[in-house]
Amino acid sequence: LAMEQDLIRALKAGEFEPYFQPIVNLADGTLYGFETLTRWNHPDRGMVSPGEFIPVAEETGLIVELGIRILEEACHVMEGWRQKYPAARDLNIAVNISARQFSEAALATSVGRILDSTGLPASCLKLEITETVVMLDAVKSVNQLNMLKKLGIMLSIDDFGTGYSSMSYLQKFPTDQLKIDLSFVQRMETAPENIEIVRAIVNMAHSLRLRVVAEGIETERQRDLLYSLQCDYGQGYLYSKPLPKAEAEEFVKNSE
Ligand code: G
Ligand code: G
Ligand code: MN
Ligand code: NA
Repeated sequence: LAMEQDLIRALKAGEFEPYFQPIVNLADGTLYGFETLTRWNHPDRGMVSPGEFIPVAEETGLIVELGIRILEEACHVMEGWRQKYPAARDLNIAVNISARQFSEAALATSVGRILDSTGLPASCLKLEITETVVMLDAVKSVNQLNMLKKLGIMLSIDDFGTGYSSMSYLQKFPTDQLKIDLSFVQRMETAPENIEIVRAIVNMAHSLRLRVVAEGIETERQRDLLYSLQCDYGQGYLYSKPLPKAEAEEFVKNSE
């Protein structure tokens, strides 16, 4: 695979760069944290989207090393902001964990080591795992999630509503948050049955004591609807696109 060789080269050359997309409290728009979204700054191709390289990194197993590097960098950046800005002390940083990473027995050990080496408090880190991945082998997932939860980090189920969920497992998973898939958010205005789907997800989540993040918010109307449905947090172009570190830092600074 040509891209595999290129990924190996890029890892050595340090061409992967974390971008950070703000996540806000829906009630007042104040900053709650960021989601880390990786970009590949390719010398010939420019910025390559993760939609292109994450699947190849998954297939080849390179995602394990890449994932560790991203996690390390994201924790390091957030701890730097926490040291520099008093207002950043309550923020958290979310990092996506792929299927392959989630299936690694050593995942919790690696995460613990990264928290130690960067000094980031565990409570400031959130891992996002998609609904499809956690439900693939729900019995095994309970164990893996429990090991991660023991570190004191937050866990979030990403792209919620697009996979098949078992309600009994949702209750057994030691998760903190659900992230409503952007497809529901974006269809609320044109196909109102999506409002009812979002309402059902939020109510179910709250009754399981989970917080809810809505992603892909692009309009004021979507924001207002989500707030009226008691969704807790929001993320999307209405607030900001994913930003390089320096621009995300401005967001942190301005939140003071
Ligand atoms: O960033 P973008 O907006 O293009 O993201 C596209 C997809 O790639 C999303 O599904 C996102 O979860 C995934 N993605 C982005 N960054 C990472 C990463 O660092 N690790 C993993 N596993 N997936 C990522
Ligand atoms: O990890 P996840 O699959 O949820 O990744 C979020 C994806 O959604 C990323 O590809 C990110 O760039 C994208 N995204 C974030 N905000 C918006 C938005 O407001 N609209 C759309 N269409 N995509 C968004
Ligand atoms: Mn995500
Ligand atoms: Na998502």
